[in-house]
Amino acid sequence: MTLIIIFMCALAQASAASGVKVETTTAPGQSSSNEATNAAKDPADWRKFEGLLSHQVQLTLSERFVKAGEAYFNSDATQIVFQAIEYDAQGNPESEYYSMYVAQLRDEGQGQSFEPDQRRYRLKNIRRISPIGSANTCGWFHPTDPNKLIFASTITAPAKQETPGYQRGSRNYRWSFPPEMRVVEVDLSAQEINADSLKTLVGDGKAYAAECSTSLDGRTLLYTTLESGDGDLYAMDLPTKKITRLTAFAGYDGGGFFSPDGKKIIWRADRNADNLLQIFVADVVFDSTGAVVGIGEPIAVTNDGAVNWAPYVSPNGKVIVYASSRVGHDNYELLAVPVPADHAAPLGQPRRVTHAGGADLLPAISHDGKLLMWTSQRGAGRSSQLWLAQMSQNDLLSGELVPPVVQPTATPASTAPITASPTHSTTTPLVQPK
Ligand SMILES: [Ca+2]
Repeated sequence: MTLIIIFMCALAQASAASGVKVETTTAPGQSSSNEATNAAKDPADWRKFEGLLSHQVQLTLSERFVKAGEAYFNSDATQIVFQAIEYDAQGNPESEYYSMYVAQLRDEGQGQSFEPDQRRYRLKNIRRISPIGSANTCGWFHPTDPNKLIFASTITAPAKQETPGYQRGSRNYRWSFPPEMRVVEVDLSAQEINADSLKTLVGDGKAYAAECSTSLDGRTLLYTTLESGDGDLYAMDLPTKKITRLTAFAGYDGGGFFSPDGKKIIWRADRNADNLLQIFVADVVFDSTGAVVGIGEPIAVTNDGAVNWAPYVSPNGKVIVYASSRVGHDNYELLAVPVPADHAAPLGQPRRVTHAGGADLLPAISHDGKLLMWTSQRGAGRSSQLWLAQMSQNDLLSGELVPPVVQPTATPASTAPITASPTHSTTTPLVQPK
């Protein structure tokens, strides 16, 4: 049984833009039609080429999870939140939609030396926090309250009605933006978590609201909703519950994060062409009380013919790690670029971070800057699972403008060289947000 995987947050857009299947996976014991193809595209040893990473380890195992992805760290990287579909006792997918999970991230290697291929980190006490049958995505730990977590959930099974006036997809993909999807908050200290435990922050069941994160001080909730019919970023000042629309550009603006100092947001948008996602950064505008009331003119961080999405800012605020189709639509890789200082700054040279066949997507960085966590198909069975690596022994996050990492000549998938884009400017006029 081959399942088409759709990450509601952002993956669907990338797959649709490519026009080809990005993700497939198989149930245990069954062969994948893509397996041989993907294997052939792997470098002989991807560890050798991933000089910016070390100690790569698979966190979620394909014996337990059909697929897992889009994980984020808590403040001290002792826990993660992620979305996944588990196998039931009969070996069938427990649900057709992602459930939301939290787990402890255990470092079993402190004080010991570890070989690069030895397993140092493990997940313990994996706990599902969403009702079975609901659709869930975009988990995010509250930055200052260790018991508080937000994610997007339909809470009950979505009715599968199409969103009026908003459908996208390709011949291989259509993805849904269930109107029941809303941003909810949950108390992790509760013994039992059920539908009644999920407190709605944003969303009324009429328009998809998801892709949620907060500023590092916990004051502002950043999210995307289809309330406008077009997909736009909004900010909620949590103390006052006041909502401000941040973007009013044509195209889908989503997947937003604050920079660590709270003064910028980064996100991806397909304003250049339908589904041709690019990454943008903009200064945040505050009122006298410190509430977010808008953003300045966006700066394009990427501007090329590739699909660039899932941006995540490093804790020092200097680098954006993101997923890109530059190497190939059947081999998304993580790249890194410096955050541009202003509109006049030269566009940064992307550095290639991952070198494994299949999709490498949805990066997140621990707050101490030492760990990278992402979704990858490099493991046994080729299903999408969570991976973790250390980044402490390199200058990936220095933010220096450096030449791109040389492509490994032994990688057949690396057919497209990574070159810098010439300019920050976008090809369409910028519209000031409302
Ligand atoms: Ca890859």
